[in-house]
Amino acid sequence: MATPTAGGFKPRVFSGMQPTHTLHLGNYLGALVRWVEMQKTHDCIYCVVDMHAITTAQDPADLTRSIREVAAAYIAAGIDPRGSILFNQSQVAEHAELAWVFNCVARLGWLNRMTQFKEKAGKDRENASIGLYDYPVLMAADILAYKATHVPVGEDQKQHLELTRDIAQKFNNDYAARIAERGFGEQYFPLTEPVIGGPAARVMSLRDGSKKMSKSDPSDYSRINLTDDADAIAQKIRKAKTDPDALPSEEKGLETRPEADNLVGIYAALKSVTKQQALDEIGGRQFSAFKSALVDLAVEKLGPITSEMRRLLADPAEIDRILADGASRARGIAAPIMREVREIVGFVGGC
Ligand code: AQP
Repeated sequence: MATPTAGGFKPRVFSGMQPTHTLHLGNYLGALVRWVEMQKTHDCIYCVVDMHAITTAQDPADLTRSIREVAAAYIAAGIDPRGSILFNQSQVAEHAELAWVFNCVARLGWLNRMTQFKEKAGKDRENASIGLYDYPVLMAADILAYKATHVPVGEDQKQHLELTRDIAQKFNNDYAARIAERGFGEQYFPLTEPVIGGPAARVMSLRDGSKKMSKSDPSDYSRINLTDDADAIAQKIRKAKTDPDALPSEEKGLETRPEADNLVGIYAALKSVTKQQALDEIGGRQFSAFKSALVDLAVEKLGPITSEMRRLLADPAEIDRILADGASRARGIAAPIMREVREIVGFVGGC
């Protein structure tokens, strides 16, 4: 198991995904693969963040289906719900309660800088929900309700993780005297480390190498879903945008070729090698030959996950049981932390 981090905090991993639509290859390679790996070295808590999902309009029946589907994807990809804690966010009320305390710690200016809100709200900002604006504060509460020290995510979440650290730091400073007086240590919350990296930290759209692969992209051809069958995977990769040149032999040659860079990154991540190691094998090939190799590899790696998801989804009651069990274990960690937070803040009762 991992050794204690700065400040003496027990190493603990937390991360989550929104059940907004079906998970895609970006979610898988950017985050999920790392989640599975980190189970070997850390205590891990993995959450289906359904409260984040309703920051944009969701059909309730679709949301219920997506929560189960995302939980099934976690398990099918290799999350062990007996070793790790797997649950959906709305079952643990401490997330919302801590988010309120953090709303009163975070500053408006900090949230005004969040680029994801700007991208998601688009031009119609006045019409965006307050929840969408407040999303990063709830995310800080998700993480710090467990005093998580490490959060494996894709590159797009880097700014939100910085905000989590700012909130933890300000809480620790604002309440320093009270934290010390109550014997809760020098710092109450850890300064959580993002765990980001590898050849697929930011998987791009298959249709446009300048845009992130995303669940909400209107074109299904922009992404590979974890529910896609072999034919759909093959079709999407064959239609993926490329350029006319053969693949370079050196990574530097990908710098001005976003679509080639993206496909090589996907290939490398699926093979668990670096981009340069991938190019040592495939450099010099034309796209037609490379795409065939990529289809074979993607089908080989994703096929078993898709079939296991299908098997798990045939028994929704069992998924609900796993989520309820995970929620009860998550509450066992978050409730005492929340009791201490109430005491630190000065609330009466419930401590
Ligand atoms: N394209 C990506 N490449 C690498 N990592 C990615 N992640 C998302 N897209 C990519 C990582 O997946 C985790 C879960 O993301 P999320 O479901 O919470 O929401 P998101 O980042 O907003 O994902 P999407 O697919 O882009 O959803 P929509 O379209 O609904 O906004 C995170 O760790 C994220 O970094």
